[in-house]
Amino acid sequence: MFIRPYGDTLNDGQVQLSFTLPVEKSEKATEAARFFVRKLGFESCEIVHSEAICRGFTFFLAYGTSNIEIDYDKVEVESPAGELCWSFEEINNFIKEKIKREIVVVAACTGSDAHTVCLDAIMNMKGFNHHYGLERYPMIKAHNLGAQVENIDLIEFAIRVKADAILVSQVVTQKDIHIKNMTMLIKLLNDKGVRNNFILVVGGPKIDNKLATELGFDAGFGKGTYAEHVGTFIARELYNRGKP
Ligand code: B12
Repeated sequence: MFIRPYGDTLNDGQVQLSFTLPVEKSEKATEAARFFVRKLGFESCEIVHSEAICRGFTFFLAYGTSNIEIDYDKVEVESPAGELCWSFEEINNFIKEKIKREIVVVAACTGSDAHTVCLDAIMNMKGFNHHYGLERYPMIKAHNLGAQVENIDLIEFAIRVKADAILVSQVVTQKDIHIKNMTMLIKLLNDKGVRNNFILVVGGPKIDNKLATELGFDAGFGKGTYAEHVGTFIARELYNRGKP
C-alpha cells in the first residue's frame, strides 16, 4: 500500500515544517524561507506564519507539497523492548511469584546532562501522566541518584547495593555526547568485569532500542515510555536469565 502525507485531502502530500533563520524578519527573509523549503525538494511551498523571535532571528511555519510516496508494506520496525507491557499489579505479582524477592534498580542521568525530569518520569513515586514510577512498586527497591552523575559513581553505587538493573537517562544529544557517554559506561563496566551482573537499560527522547543494543545495552526506551514498560522488561529479563 502506497501512502503520502495527508493535509486537506487524502494523499495530497502536504507537510508542515517549522524552522528559524538567523535573519531579521522581512519580505526577503520570507522569500529565503520559501527558497529553503523548495530546496529541500518540496514541489510547492507556502509560508503561513513568520515571527521575529529576537533581534536577528525569524521563525517560520511552512506548508510544502511532496510527491514522495512510500510503500507501507515494506516498512520494517524493530520491536521496542517494551512492546509487551504489564500493569503495575501484574509486574509486582510476577516479581513476587516468580522472582520471590525485591528487585534492586539504580538509576541516574549521567555525564553533564542535567535533565532530571525525564528520569523522574520513570522513577518518581508520584509518577507521570497517571503512571506510577518504579519507586512506588512494592517489589522494586528503586534508587534514583539524580542528574550529572559520573558513570563510575553510578557503577560503584550499583555494585554496593547489589543492583539487578542500572537505568541510565540521556537527554542531551548535542555533538553525540550521549553516544560517548553510553560507550564509556559500557567500557567501564567491562573493565571492572561486571557488565553481565546487571540488566542495562537506557532511555531518552532520542534513544531507541536499536541504538541502545548496538552500543551494548540490553534495551533502549524513547519518548512515551512509562514505568510499566521498564518494569515489565526488567522483571521478564531477570526471570529469563534464571537469576531470581
Ligand atoms: C525542562 C528542560 C530543561 C530543564 C531541565 C530541568 C530538569 N530538572 O530536568 C533545564 C532548564 C535545566 C534544561 C537545561 C538544558 N537543556 Co533542556 N529541555 C527541557 C525541555 C523543555 C523539557 C524536557 C522534559 O522535561 N521533558 C519531559 C520528559 C518527561 O519527557 P521525555 O524527555 O520525553 O522523557 C521520556 C523519554 O525520553 C523516556 N526516558 C527519558 N529518560 C529515560 C530513562 C530511562 C531509564 C527510561 C527507561 C526512559 C527514559 O521516558 C520519559 C517518560 O516517557 C526539553 C525540550 C522538550 N520539549 O523536550 C529541553 C531540551 C531537552 N533541552 C535541551 C538543551 C540543549 C538544554 C541545555 C544544553 C540548554 C543550554 N544551552 O544550556 C541545558 C542542558 C544543561 C545540562 N547540563 O544538561 C535540548 C536538547 C537537545 C539535544 N537533543 O541535545 C532540548 C530538546 C530543547 C531543544 N529543543 O533544544 N532543559
